[in-house]
Amino acid sequence: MKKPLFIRTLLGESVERPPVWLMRQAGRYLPEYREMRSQMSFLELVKSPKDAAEVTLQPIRRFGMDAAIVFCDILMIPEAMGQHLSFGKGMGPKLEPAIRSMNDVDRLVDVDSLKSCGYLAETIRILCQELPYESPLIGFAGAPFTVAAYMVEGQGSKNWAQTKELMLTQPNVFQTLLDRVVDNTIGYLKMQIEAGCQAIQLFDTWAGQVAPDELINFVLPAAQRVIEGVNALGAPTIYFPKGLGLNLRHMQTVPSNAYGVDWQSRMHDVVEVFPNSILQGNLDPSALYATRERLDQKIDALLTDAKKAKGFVANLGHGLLPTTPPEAVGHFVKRVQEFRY
Ligand code: 1CP
Repeated sequence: MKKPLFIRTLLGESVERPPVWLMRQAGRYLPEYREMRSQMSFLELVKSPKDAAEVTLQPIRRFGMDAAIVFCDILMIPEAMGQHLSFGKGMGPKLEPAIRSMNDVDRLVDVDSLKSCGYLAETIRILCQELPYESPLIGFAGAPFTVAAYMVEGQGSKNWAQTKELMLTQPNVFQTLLDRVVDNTIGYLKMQIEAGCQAIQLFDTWAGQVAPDELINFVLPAAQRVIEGVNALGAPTIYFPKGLGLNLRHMQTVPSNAYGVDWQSRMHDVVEVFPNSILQGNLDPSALYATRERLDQKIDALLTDAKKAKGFVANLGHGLLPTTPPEAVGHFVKRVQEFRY
């Protein structure tokens, strides 16, 4: 049987239209998700395979995106490595104790993914049974820098000052931490592919927070090693480094099949710099608040700009905002699915 459109696109085959999915397509903008979250915490939801599979399926049932992404979080790896993970009510994540020294790094454990994250393998197995053929399942992890930044701060941050301080004053400690995250992330993604994920996305949400020297010396080589580690496993990969601006030109040292582009660059300009790359993105998530007419202009401009790319996956340029009207999501999906090259 012919592979699904999303997979054919990532493999560089010629296709009839771009596939479409949305980062954070499962979540709070859907009333059926809020209903489930009123019954259990986020971590309970992630660790209950039947429920995690259900929230993964919710947007697919409603809108028929061309790919599903398994419901989980990038912080499950630090948890499996021994940090205590919690989400306070209405607050961001907390990881304790924060990593600040070589001793702290040494205390981290190496992960047996099937043991520590068996819930995720089970969620993936359920989804492989339930998902329509045309909506293949994406597995994911945080890229090592982004994950390490949460591990050092112990939480999210505006300026990631502790992370940068560690990187600049004790580069050896930070590099050792990155190496540990790289190795464990490769095993974790391998487990997801073996359980049935057909593609992988590596989220480098905070890659744009560091200066070009640190981007080139720490951030990109670590992501490169993860992608190299999973490239032979038969699932195409997408690397999404957010906030790179002009430094996007360096991202190709990471040998993924495709690159995610954030909403701060114009797709027209990105295609000019990377005419031979498969690109994913990059509608501004807040465009989904716009009037139908303005939204259509933005979608059409994106699809037109991306025609010149070697391959294109329509998506947002970052995660869906929790206050997005669900109808706008449906409209975006439909408009892309009606488009033809
Ligand atoms: O119900 C809730 O309030 C929980 C909110 C939530 C959700 C829905 C969190 C906590 N994580 C998730 C799921 C999630 N996280 C997915 C699921 C699948 C989907 O896309 O539909 C994915 C891919 C992630 C990845 C993730 N987690 C990233 C990278 C992508 C991005 O948006 O930049 C990051 C940075 C996180 C950390 C995280 N987890 C949760 C929150 C609120 C955060 C961000 C904290 C911060 O701002 O620092």
